[in-house]
Parts: sequence; C-alpha cells; structure tokens
Amino acid sequence: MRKRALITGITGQDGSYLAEWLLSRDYEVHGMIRRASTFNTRRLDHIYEDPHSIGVNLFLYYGDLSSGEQLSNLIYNVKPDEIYHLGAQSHVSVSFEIPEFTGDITGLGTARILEAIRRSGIKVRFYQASSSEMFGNAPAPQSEITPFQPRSPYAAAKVYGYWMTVNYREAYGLFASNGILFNHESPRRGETFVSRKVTRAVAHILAGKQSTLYLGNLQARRDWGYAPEYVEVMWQILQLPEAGDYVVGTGENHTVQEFVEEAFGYVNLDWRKYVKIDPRYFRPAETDCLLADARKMRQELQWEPRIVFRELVRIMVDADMEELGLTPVGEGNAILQAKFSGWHRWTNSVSDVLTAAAGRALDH
Ligand code: NDP
Ligand code: GDR
Repeated sequence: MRKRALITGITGQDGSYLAEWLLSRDYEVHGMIRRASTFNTRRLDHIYEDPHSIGVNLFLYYGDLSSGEQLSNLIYNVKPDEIYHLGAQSHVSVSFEIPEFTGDITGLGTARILEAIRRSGIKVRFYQASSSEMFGNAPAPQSEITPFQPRSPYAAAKVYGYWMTVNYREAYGLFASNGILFNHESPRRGETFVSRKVTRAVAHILAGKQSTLYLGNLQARRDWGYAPEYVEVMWQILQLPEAGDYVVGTGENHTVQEFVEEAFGYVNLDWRKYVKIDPRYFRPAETDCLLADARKMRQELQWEPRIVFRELVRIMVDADMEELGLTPVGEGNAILQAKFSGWHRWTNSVSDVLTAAAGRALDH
C-alpha cells in the first residue's frame, strides 16, 4: 500500500525537497501551508498537481503551528504513516527580535503536534527537525552525547522541541526521532541566510545590480552540507527499526569568510572590494564553531555526504547566476549532473524550477 506522509514547513527549503524525494518514492504527500497575502509556494509550484486531475499525490492544507486544534484535525483526517515536522521560525538572528513568537512556533509547535498524535491514537512515525544550533558553544566536534548550550531564543526553542520528542518516545512509546542537522544549503535556501546571501550577491555584482555586500561575523565556523542529501537522511531515520536521535553533518567546517572567498573566487572577483562589515548583522550571542561528529549516522545508516563544501558553493553560485539570466561558470551544474541527477524534479539545471515557477500561483 502507498505510504502517506504529512510535512509541516513544506513550503520551506527542506520541505520542498522532502516532498520531491517522497513523491519519487511513490508516497502520497500531504503538506500544511500558511495563508499569506503573497505567494509562499514558490518552491513547490513545479510539483504541484491540480486537485481536479486523476492520480494526484500531493495535497496541501492551510494551517498554522500556533493552533493545536488545526493540527489535531489535520492529523486525524490525513492519518499519515509518517510525519516530518519541519515548520519553524527558523532564522536565528530574527529569533532575538521575536523571542516569544519563536518559542511559540518553533518550541510549542512541536509539543502541539506530539500531543495531537497522542490524542489521535494513530500509529505514526514522527521526525523532529532538531538543529546543531542547540549545541551553541559546546566544544567541537559535537555528537549525540554533547550537552546542549543554546545561545539564542531559536536554539532554546529547538532544545525544548528536542526533549519533548524524547519525552513522548519514552512516556508513550511513540516512534519519535530527532535529526540533529547541521547547516544545509541549496539554491532554494532563504535569501537572508548567509550562504545564499553571499551567492546571490556574487551573481548580482556580476550582473551590475549590486556593488556592496554587507555582512556580520565572518569568523563563525559552520559545517555546511547540501540540503537535498539531508532530506534523504530524514526519511532514512524514520525507516530504522527503532526511533532515536542522530547528528547529521559533513564533518568539515569553514568560516563564513572562507565561504565568501570560495564564492567570489569561483567567478574571479576579489571579495575585499565588495564586502563590508555592518555591525547590525552581529548577534547578541553567537555560536562560534559547529562541526558534526556524525559517526553514529555513518555506522547505522551508512550515510556519506556526496557534495562537499567547495562543490556546494559552486552549485549555489551557478544557480544564482542562472536565475539572473547570466551564463553560469558551469562547474556547479556539472557536479550536480554527475553526483545528483536522481530524483530532482528539474530538467536542465538547479535554477530552472525557480525561474519557471516565477509568477505562477497555486489555485486553492
Ligand atoms: P525554512 O525557513 O526554509 O522553512 C520553514 C518552514 O516553516 C516554511 O515552510 C514556513 O512557512 C514554515 N512555518 C514558519 N512558521 C510557521 C507557522 N507559524 N505555522 C506553520 N508553518 C510555519 O527552513 P528550512 O527548510 O531551512 O528548515 C526546515 C526545518 O529544519 C526548520 O525547523 C529548521 O529550524 C530546521 N533546521 C534547518 C537547518 C538548515 O540548515 N536548513 C539545520 C537544522 C535544522 P512559510 O514558507 O510560509 O514561511
Ligand atoms: P545559522 O545560519 O544561524 O547557522 O542557522 P545563518 O546562515 O543565518 O548564519 C551562519 C553564520 O553566518 C554569520 N553571518 C551572517 N548570517 C546571516 N544570516 N547574515 C549575515 O549577513 C551574516 N554575516 C555573518 C552568522 O552570525 C552565523 O554565525 C541556520 C538556520 O537554518 C537554522 O534554522 C538552523 O538550525 C541552523 O542553520 C543549523
């Protein structure tokens, strides 16, 4: 029988890739989206199917993580086999400006779903999108046994969600797992996260549309991977015989400055001519150094990242160049063709789904 998955945060970077991955594995995919006055389904338009057609496998519903009642109704009506809880206010810097909202959506939102599952009595496997940010300034490398030291309202909310997931597993026997994912990026990354901010700026500078890139702390170190690989891992975690908690990352980290150097260097630009520091992008507290010790993941799931840092930067710069109508350097696209041509629902390149979808809207 066809499996049924419910995804919160389906309009986000990870949710959109996960929906594609699950559709390619013959799942029926259900997703919760927020009503907005502007279109927020851009990352899904290329896989959206008209509900009037026959054989539709993707279904979208309005809802919000602030409403336990809506979540209960959704879970009861859809009766999913697997729930991937990816919805969140996911921006660390923004969480300092809206800490209460972040706690409500990113923290309590998880409790609302877990409680809705418990009350429904439905046998379902639950995935919680936990984060390396929970480690804060705990010494690197960080593994499943590293104690959390959250350094932002976002990270504190994720620690709550993490422990609620463990608690529902222990208290009620729920199949509930945490994926503790380190930073993962892609051409679909939100434009205000540093990786995409940099690769977009490179393309805009080349196109003559931007002259300065304002950034904050260039010395923070992150373990950056490629998002489509990470959604495969989310699925793998829910296929294991037992629920558990897993660190997922590449085991290689770089400073923000190294990301900048790599992106500008790829197109032969001297980053020093364009990058300026704006203290407004400094955070009240920073997570300085994240590096995954993903040995458990490697052993239990035989997972190895295929796309490494240098390649990730090239994929993202190529995509942003294409999106602006520039001819990409091409190494990024070649890497994708060679290493990742499997289940992506795009035809020629990483960015054509974005440009093809521009201006289209879902019919709700
Ligand atoms: P995005 O910010 O791209 O996506 C977040 C999703 O959550 C969007 O679909 C957004 O909807 C939705 N959302 C936000 N607020 C609400 C709400 N009140 N009710 C319902 N839905 C809401 O995040 P990513 O895809 O990058 O990340 C997915 C998850 O994984 C998040 O929980 C994130 O915190 C976590 N994570 C991400 C990592 C990364 O490096 N990307 C690493 C570790 C964890 P809308 O489109 O309408 O804004
Ligand atoms: P992060 O990602 O906070 O790690 O959270 P982000 O890309 O926002 O920041 C990474 C590092 O870059 C520094 N930085 C800047 N960051 C932003 N956004 N904008 C800037 O101009 C800038 N300049 C320097 C930051 O200070 C930071 O050190 C992401 C999110 O996806 C979370 O949801 C997820 O849980 C973690 O990754 C793992």
